[in-house]
Amino acid sequence: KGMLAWQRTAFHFQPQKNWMNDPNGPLYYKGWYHLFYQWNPDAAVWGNITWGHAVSRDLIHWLHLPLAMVPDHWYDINGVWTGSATTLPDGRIVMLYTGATEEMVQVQLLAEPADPSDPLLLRWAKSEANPILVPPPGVGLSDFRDPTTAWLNPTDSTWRITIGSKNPEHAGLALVYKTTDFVHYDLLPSLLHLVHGTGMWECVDFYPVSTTSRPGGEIGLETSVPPGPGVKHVVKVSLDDDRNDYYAIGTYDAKDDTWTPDDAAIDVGIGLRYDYGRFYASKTFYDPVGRRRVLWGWIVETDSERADILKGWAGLQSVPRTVLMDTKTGSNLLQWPVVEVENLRMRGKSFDGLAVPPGSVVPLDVGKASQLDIEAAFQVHLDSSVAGGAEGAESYNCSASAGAAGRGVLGPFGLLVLADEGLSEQTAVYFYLVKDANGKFTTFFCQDALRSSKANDLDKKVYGSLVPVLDGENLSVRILVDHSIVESFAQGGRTCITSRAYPTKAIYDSARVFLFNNATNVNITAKSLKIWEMNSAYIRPYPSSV
Ligand code: DQQ
Repeated sequence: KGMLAWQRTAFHFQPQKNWMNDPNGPLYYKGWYHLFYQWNPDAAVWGNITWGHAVSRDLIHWLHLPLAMVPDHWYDINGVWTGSATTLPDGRIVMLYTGATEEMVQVQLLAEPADPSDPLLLRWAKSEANPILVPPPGVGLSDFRDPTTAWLNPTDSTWRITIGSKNPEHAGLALVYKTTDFVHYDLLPSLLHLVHGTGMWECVDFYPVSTTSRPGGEIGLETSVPPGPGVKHVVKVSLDDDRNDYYAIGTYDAKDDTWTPDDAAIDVGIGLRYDYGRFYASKTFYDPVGRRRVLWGWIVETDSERADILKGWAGLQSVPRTVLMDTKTGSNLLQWPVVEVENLRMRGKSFDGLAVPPGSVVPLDVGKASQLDIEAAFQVHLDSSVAGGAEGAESYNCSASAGAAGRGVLGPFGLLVLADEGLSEQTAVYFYLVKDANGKFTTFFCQDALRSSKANDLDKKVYGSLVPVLDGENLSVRILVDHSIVESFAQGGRTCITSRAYPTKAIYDSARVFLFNNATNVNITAKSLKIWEMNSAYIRPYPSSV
């Protein structure tokens, strides 16, 4: 095993070496899931961007394939940047992506499978018509990138795509183009949307969600499902300014190709985030087999560039997540690891009804704890708590707090993962309740990476935000632990947090997991707690003899 080999993950997608960033053009074709990604073939830092390519039968086990596209034309010689796939009704695949030209101008490009009969889609043909779009008048030459999956506008049955940009006043915005053949495009007069002060919108995503639960479970919607009763549309943007992915739920008006958020106070770019940790440049696709919408996101490193060069790689993809509207709250999405992740579960242990009194740390004997899937539901005995001073909800902020080490009346409590025996290293995943003057509770969900490693060349933070909790619900969390990543989903995926950890002691067999309650005045019961050791996924190299 090489330098820092224990930081490599076992069931998160990553290339064998070097730098990876955005997921690109995910799609399903002839029995295979395809994932493309921004990849530097030469180093563990960003540059020389190509499209890496891998295929899977189940979104978990992967076979690496040769590069799908490399910079080899004047229009993409400075990088084959991010793009999206569209599956046409006749099964044809259209790939739209951004190229950085020899002059560093951002242009949009078209590629199609060179051999549509090949389920692995090994070879890609860049269109003779490239570039199919250049920055329109008034748009900055380097503010025009990342075309979306196309959708059919129901009013005239022609295709639309949207592309992120910003205006000179620093408003983020999404341009809309109309096309019938993916070669010729018309820029439409209205923007899909614009939000002041948000800056460049990278990697815009736009898709419908169902607002109703259906018998047999909720399902995802194909990208061209038109607006109408029971359908809302999500806009997601990746803000270059703060490197986070923001979304909002709203209504798509197909008449003029505009979108309006349900609640302007939480408009896209200023409201909800997919993930409150490190998660960027994400993209969804519709999986026709699972009838679900699946989300991939780039998980950024929080170690130094020097460390990345030493370890020889940088960047992970999140576990693929299904995305649904939360029909219970009606105001947020739910993200959850695709069900196939559960096939990696091996030995499971249950610890039901464990009491976690104030000030305690409870070790959980699970054997190896560097690859885990954890599901926990907590009962908070509010009757046991002394009323405590009435703290307003304003009085807690995960990022500004002392994290798991801080002590409040009703929090923090939760789990410590990637911890060593002596707790000198730990990532805390926790809840923190605040009671306001009217006796109403607000729940925060946080992840504390401040003590995630003894190493000090790291960006260590407490991440988190509010999580909606409805009457009668327990507090619940799902946590995926995978060597150097902790991916957490609270209340069925209403609020998600992904953080990186680079433990020096809590590695391989030395990693442990604990329950903790650092609240001063509330008893917690882990009502149900299941912990599975996770198998490693097969993520195999492309056979060099082929
Ligand atoms: N990464 C790509 C761009 C995109 C950015 C370049 C987002 O297309 O805007 O690697 O991380």
